[in-house]
Amino acid sequence: MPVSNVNIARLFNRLADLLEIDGANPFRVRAYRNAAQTIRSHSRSMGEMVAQEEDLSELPGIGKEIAAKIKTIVEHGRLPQLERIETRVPAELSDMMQIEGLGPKRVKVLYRDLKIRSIEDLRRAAQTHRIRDLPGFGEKTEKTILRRVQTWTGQAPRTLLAEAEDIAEPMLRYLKDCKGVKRVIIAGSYRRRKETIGDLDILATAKTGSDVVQRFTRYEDVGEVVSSGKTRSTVHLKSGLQVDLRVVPDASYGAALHYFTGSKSHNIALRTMAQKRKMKINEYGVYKSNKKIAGRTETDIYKLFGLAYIDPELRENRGEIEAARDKRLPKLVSVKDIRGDLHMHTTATDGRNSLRDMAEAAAQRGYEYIAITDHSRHLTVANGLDAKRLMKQVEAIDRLNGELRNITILTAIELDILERGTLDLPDSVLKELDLTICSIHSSFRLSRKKQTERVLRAMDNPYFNIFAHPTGRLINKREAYDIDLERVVAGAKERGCYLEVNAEPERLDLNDDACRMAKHMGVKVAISTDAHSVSSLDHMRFGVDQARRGWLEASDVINTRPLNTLRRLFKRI
Ligand code: DGT
Ligand code: CA
Ligand code: CA
Ligand code: ZN
Repeated sequence: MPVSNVNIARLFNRLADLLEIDGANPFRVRAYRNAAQTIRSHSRSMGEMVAQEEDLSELPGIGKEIAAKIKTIVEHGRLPQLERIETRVPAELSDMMQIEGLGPKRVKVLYRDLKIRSIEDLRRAAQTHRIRDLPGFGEKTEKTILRRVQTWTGQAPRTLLAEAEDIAEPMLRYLKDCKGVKRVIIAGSYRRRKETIGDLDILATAKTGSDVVQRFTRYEDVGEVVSSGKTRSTVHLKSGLQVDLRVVPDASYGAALHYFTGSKSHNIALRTMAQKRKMKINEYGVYKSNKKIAGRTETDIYKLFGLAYIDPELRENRGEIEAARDKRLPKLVSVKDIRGDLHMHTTATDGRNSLRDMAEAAAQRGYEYIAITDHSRHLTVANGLDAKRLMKQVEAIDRLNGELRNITILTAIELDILERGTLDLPDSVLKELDLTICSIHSSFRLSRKKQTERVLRAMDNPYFNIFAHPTGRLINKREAYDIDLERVVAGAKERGCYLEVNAEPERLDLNDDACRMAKHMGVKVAISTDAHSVSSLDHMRFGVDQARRGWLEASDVINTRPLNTLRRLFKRI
């Protein structure tokens, strides 16, 4: 079979890459790349031209030397010069140069210092943090490389909502600064507060879109402009995250916001309702006989279909439309409803701030109470507390409670549930505490039956109050352990236990679906941060977001209760 132009071009490009890594004369390198370009785009096949003995050196960018090489490739299927250099420079290094941001210099260092020769090697090195210490790389570059490799190989993980916020908020402020812009908002899964997002969808309103689009594509963090037009643009940030922008006139704000918030299946359900009423709905408005009848606000649009306003967190076509029609939408819990945080650590174990720091920071956030839940002794890596150290902490808490006027600190612990379902400290100690939270930090690989029974047995202990991070998953990092959550929820119901919605951005455990299941089965949750530092107390909102996605109201969440009521909830005997 004759060698195709594309394949000949590929050989020259590979030659150019390897020569470049090898430090060859840049003019030679460029000559091979130009030749590859000519060959790839030439309308006639090189094979045919060689067969008809045509003079290839008449083609642009192709001299006598390269013409001879083409002839060799066509006749023998090989490029000896490439084979020679491949004995010195591994051919796969040229693949690595496909990763954006990896030029010959960096590829050379990666190969020389870490023996990285393939994209797979590169992924592994980035994941094990071996790249950051190379000269001219650093932590940020390492992360970027990892993300791009994952995008390249189609394994890009979805971005955590909290990470997306860090990226989106400054970008939003930047866009709001644009002249002519009236409103800017992030729609899509971000607005629906999904635990992870695929890409960011920004909606702006302005009379004309081009200024906004221009400012958007010039944002300092943009790595690549994928497309840009008068009213829309897509870019990839340097981290690899995609951001879509749409600009519409302000009169279409509600319709566009609704459309781009999605979810897609919620939109489709609404569109079906529109069709039944001989109406049309799109990102510019709702139309009847080509006359626009709504579009300025989302509320107007829902109203037109006889629906109450639906919070974005509910728009997943999981029954929210029927509920909006029947006026039985939940009044979702909000951060303002939360009166205290029931899971946090201090320097006594693996936290970074003292007991006093945590208490004062919580008071500043307006909380009425907190529970200090340092780890128990079984978790030796976290310097877990034994009975003696725990009792010392209880005394310290008592003293501090005597001193602090505006917040109450509850004495508590995060107890390891041991493999056989026993709790890590004796009842004689636990009875001294206001509450316990119990969790699994070991033996993750038990069978589903054993894992489930382990937890149910632990819940039999009357001092078991809250099951913390019930599935143990870490988003993008660790799967949940195998457990029958439905049985666990039923078990909690029977025994008077609660489940945690851990607000740590990479846990969010229970997740939205599990929250909803708990509600259906009549089990209440505690939304807590698991803060290991003062600043992480602010993660509360991410837990609340998931609870909202799970249709929870304030009454479904125990830490919306005043302290006196709350205390009673922990008395099982
Ligand atoms: P993501 O980015 O994977 O986390 O999820 P979304 O929901 O942000 O999805 P994305 O970015 O593809 O699209 C943003 C919104 O645009 C989506 O939630 C609803 C709307 N949309 C996108 N494609 C379609 C479509 O084919 N039909 C309808 N009705 N709406 C769509
Ligand atoms: Ca999106
Ligand atoms: Ca999108
Ligand atoms: Zn914890």
